[in-house]
Amino acid sequence: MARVTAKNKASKNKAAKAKAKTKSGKKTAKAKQAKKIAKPIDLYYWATPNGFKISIMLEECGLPYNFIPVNISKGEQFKTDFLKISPNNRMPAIVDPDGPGGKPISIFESGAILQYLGRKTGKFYPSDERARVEVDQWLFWQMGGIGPMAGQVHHFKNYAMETLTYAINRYINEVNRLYGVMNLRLKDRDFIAGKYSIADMAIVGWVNGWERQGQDINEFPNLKRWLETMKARPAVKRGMALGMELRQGIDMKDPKVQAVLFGQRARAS
Ligand SMILES: N[C@@H](CCC(=O)N[C@@H](CS)C(=O)NCC(=O)O)C(=O)O
Repeated sequence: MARVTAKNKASKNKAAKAKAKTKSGKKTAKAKQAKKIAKPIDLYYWATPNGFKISIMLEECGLPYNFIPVNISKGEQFKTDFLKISPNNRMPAIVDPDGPGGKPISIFESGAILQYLGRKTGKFYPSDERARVEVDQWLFWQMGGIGPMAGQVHHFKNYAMETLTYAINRYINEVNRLYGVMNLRLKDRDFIAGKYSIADMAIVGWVNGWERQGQDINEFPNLKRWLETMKARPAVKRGMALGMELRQGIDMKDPKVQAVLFGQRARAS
């Protein structure tokens, strides 16, 4: 797995400020913190809606990161070193060299990563308990609802070699119901949990695929407005562009790709 260091503007500025203050001899707590944050996080990633959640959050926070592509169509998610970080053979995953107690920490599961980064930076994940519960509800709603259900539509409608009408309709309908839930929720608020948060970041990559999910976004005006607002954010644009070029030309109906991704069963080790 190759590494590509992605240094965003904010992280460069923070590191520069920290350096400047250190040189002048005044090592303030802020300078120390900025220097600490400047240690890049390893991001194990492939350009999919689950991957976008973390690239968006890293971009929004201005955290420096090394982009380590995990080409899931070639089976890189089964490499021994990756499985040590992500035993579920799924990306995204991160390794933060500056974890709790200043020691490295590895994390898999996108929801857990978002919460960790939110706690680490104090951004997009409120510390007030009521506000945090709002965010958590919608984050878990994404993890257990729109993500897996839209994923099933992608599978049965776009990738399966057999046309299974019952399965296609079942998941298109469920995604339609979930879009309706979001549309109602967004009637009187700008973002899903009120203020912009990790819950919005978790959802955007999924709703962005509305056409592939057999949906018409125009039937959901509040959701459409939210999607447009989200996609206009520079960090969201950068996060959702990360590694897209590596996916070009991959045919999900290629038997070699299908053999890697579909029909997986328990591993012996
Ligand atoms: N619940 C996991 C799901 C991650 C996931 O499903 N990732 C897919 C790509 S979107 C993956 O790595 N697939 C590899 C495989 O199927 O072997 C999370 O949110 O992190």
